[in-house]
Amino acid sequence: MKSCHLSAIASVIALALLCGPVATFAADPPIPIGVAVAQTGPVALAGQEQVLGAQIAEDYFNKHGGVNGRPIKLVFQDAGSDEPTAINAFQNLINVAKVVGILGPSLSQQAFAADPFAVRAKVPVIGPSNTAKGIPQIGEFVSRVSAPVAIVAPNAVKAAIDINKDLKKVAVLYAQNDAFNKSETETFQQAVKDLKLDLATVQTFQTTDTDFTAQITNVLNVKPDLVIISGLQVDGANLIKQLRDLGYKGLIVGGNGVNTAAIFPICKAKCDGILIAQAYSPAYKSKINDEFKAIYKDKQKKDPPQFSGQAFAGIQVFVDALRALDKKSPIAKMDLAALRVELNKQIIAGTYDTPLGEIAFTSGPGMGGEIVQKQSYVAQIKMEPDGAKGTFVFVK
Ligand code: 1QQ
Repeated sequence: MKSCHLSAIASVIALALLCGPVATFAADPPIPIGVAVAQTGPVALAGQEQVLGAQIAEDYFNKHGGVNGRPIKLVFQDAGSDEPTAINAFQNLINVAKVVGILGPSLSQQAFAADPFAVRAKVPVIGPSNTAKGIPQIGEFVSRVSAPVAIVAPNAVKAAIDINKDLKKVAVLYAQNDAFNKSETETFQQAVKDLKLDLATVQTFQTTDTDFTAQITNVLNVKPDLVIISGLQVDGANLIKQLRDLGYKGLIVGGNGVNTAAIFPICKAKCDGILIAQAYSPAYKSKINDEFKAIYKDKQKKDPPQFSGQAFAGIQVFVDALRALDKKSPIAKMDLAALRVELNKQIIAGTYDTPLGEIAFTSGPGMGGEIVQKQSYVAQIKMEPDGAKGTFVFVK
């Protein structure tokens, strides 16, 4: 625009014409919302998908008028892949960045350690991917947009039976040093019993393990028709690779820990066929999901994954709740402490038309904050034979 000599008003009009509709914001500063997910460490394989989902939401909702004319601003603080880093990120967002609420952390294991700091400070936390049992029960200020494993995981076992009707013998492996994996394996093991399958062996490992030969030897000894694995991204993908390397040919159900295309470079062609339950489907028909999917696809040249969809939904819940609250009592007039408390009440009270479907939260003393979501799905990983590329194909 260097060559243009326009008056101030004409420049605004010209900009609007050039850039399409631009939201005009009042002079109020942007509303800071914290995002504390894994940007470093092994869990960043999932965390990077969350960052992207949250950024798309920030941009999307600001283009749609922000919070009744006032923009939001995401404040990212790396929660790493362990508890101390997540606690630091939370404390920084609460006390220094003075956010109105926090989306995070990535792992349930981190949530059990970091969320109590937010509860004590009366700051609303929305878990974007915490699926273990007991997350909303951490405290009054904790809710989640991630459906618990207890609800979604059994669907993957049912999908395995649909593929192999003669399926009988099941081997289960899980990472015993992680809260989410311990919770998920309980659900899987219960599902195996409920579906009258034979739980032939249960093997344990650590999320830091790299060699699974001993456990796989025990698994192969029982000649299973199905192997169910609860691990995180790197250990889970290495375990799957080694399981195939050592000759296992049957079905594999993976848990939420391996629910990302970021595992493809680890297990390559051997990721093929893994069944994973999903709390998000790109095929879900709604205006907001179509829009979210189009923006994501434009950036990434593929459909959005579950962790991105959930992160988008988490930011949306904050925005929708802030809008509703502001209409009832202008948030510009509230001090931060009151705003955080009122925002939490509004989060729990609302229903939200998100890319995940229409979601709401349970309420009541000691039992609030659990997501209520109708939709759940199962996807199967399909790898190209050379293992370079793959996709999640929805089967349920
Ligand atoms: C949890 C999970 C992880 C797999 C999220 C990255 O579901 O820790 O609850």
